Amino acid sequence: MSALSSRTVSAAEAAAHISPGDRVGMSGFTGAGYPKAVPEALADRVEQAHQRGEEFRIELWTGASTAPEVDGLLTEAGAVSKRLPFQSDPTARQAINAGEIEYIDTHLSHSAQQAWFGFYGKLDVAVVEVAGILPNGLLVPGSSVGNSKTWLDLAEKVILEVNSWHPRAYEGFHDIYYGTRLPPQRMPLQLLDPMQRIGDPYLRVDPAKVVAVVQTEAPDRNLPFKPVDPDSQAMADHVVDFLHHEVARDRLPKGLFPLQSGVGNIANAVMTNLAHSQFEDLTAYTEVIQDGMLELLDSGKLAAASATSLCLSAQKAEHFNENIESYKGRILLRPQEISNHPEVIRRLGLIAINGMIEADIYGNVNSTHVMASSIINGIGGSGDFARNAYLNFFVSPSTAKDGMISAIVPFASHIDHTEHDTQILVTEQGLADLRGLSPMARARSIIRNCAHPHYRDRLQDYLDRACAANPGGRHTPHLLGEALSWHQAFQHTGRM
Ligand code: 0RQ
Repeated sequence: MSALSSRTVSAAEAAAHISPGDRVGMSGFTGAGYPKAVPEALADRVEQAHQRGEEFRIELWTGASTAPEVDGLLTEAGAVSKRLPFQSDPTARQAINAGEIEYIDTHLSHSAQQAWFGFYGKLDVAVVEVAGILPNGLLVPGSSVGNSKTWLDLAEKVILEVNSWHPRAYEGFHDIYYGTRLPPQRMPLQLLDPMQRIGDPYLRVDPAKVVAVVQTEAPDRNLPFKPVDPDSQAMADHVVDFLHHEVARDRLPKGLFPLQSGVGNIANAVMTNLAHSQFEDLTAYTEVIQDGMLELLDSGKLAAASATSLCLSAQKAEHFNENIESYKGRILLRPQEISNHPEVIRRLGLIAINGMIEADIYGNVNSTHVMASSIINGIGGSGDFARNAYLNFFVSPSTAKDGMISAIVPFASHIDHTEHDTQILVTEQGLADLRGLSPMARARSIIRNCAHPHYRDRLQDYLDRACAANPGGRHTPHLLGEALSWHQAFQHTGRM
C-alpha cells in the first residue's frame, strides 16, 4: 500500500478541502474518467451553505464533458460560476444558455497551455480519478487522460479518487508527456507515428499536495449511441466512397492516413461503416474512441488508435473491460494537449471527420450554436483537427427538427470553422468537395450536392439574387437584409 492510500477519507471529508471561490480542475473527458464521489459530496456541501444563506460557487475546469454526477449535480446545486473548456450536459447547457454559468468554450488543445500561461488564474484544487496508485506514488490513469496531468501539476491541493471499476490492467495504456515547456523554451514534439510513445505510462503527483484519497467503484457515464439509421448510413457511404476515390487518384495511400472522428452519432456511424469497407491496416490519431472505432479495432481493419479518452456505451465499456488485455499496445491514451496537438495533426496528415449543426453556402461551419444564441456542446477538438488535418469532413443530416430546419443556410448563424478551414461537407444528400474552389463554385457545389431538395431552389435563388445585387461584390455575394432571414423565419414560424 502506498503512503498516499493511507490518506483515504470519505468523499465528504475530501470535499471539505474545496472552498467557496476555488478554481477546481477535475479529470474527465467525454464521460470517461471523471470523479464519481467528490463532486456529489461537494454539491451537498454547497446546497447546505446556500441554505444557510452563504455564497458558495466554484470555477469548474475539466478535460471535456463529464456526466450528470459532475456537471448535472454541481449545476443543480448552483455550485458553478464558470465552466471550461467543454461540456455536453443538458442541465449545465440550460444554465449556460440562461446566463447563470459563464462558459469559456475553448479549443481542447488550448486549455492546458492557457492554464499554464496563467490566462485563467491560479488553480486551487485538482480532483482526479485514477485506476490505481502504485506503492511508489505513481498514478495509473483510467479511461481518460484529458487535462489530468496539467491539473495535478498546477493545483495547490490534490484529491485523488481511486475507482476500482477501472481494470487494474489499464497500466501500460497511457503515454503522459512531461516535456511541455512554455515559450520560448518549447521543443518540437518528436511524435512521428500515431502509436509512438514519447512519455511515461503514469501520472505523477507531488505527494505533499495530496490532501485526500477517496475509494470508489462506479462506472463511467456510458451513454448509448443512436442506432445507424438510413441517413447516417448514407453519409457514412459518401465518406467511404470519397476515400476510395482519393486512393484511386493517388492522393491517399491504401491504408489511408490516421483517422480522427469527433463526438456524436454521425461520426460514430462513419466509423462503423469503415469496419465494413475494404480498407485495411488503418490507424487513428484522435481524441475519443467511441463504439464505432472499437468495432473497427475488433474487426482488425484498424490496427491501432491513439486518443485521450474512451467514450463507450455501457455494453461496449463492459466488453472493453473484460477484454482489456487484447487492446494493450493497440490503444494509447495521451493528454489532450498531445492528442489534439496542431503540430502532430499536421505532421501525421490526419483525416478528420466531425459533426456540424449547419453550414452556409460558402462553407462556413457552425458546430456549436442553435439559431446563433444557444450553445449545444462546444467547439471541442473539432477546430484543432479540422484546421490542421490533411483532409477534413463535416457531416450532418441536411435537415433538422423533422425537416423544419435546413442545415445548409444562406449564412451560418455562428461560425466555428471558416470557409478557409473547411474542405468536404457531407449530408445524406451527397458530398461537396470544396478543395481548390472559389466561393461561388463552393456555393454551387454545396447547394447542388448537400442541400435537401426542399430547400435547394431557394438557396440557389438567394445566391442568384445576391450576385445580381452586388455587381462590385461577387466574391462572396450576400443580401445583408436576408442573410439570417431563414433563422428569423424559424424563430417566428417554427420553420425555415
Ligand atoms: O438535437 O437530440 O434534441 O434532436 O442537435 O444532432 O444530428 O444527433 O448529431 O450527435 O452528431 O451531434 C454538432 C452537436 C452534432 C456534435 C454536434 C440538433 C439535433 C439534435 C444533435 P436533439 P445529431 P450529433 C471532437 C469533436 C462539436 C464538438 C466536436 C458536436 C442535436 O458533433 O457537439 O465536433 N460537435 N468535437 O436535432 C437546430 C440545426 C441542428 C440542430 C442538429 N441546424 N438546428 N438543431 N441539431 N442540427 C470530440 C470532442 O471535442 C470532445
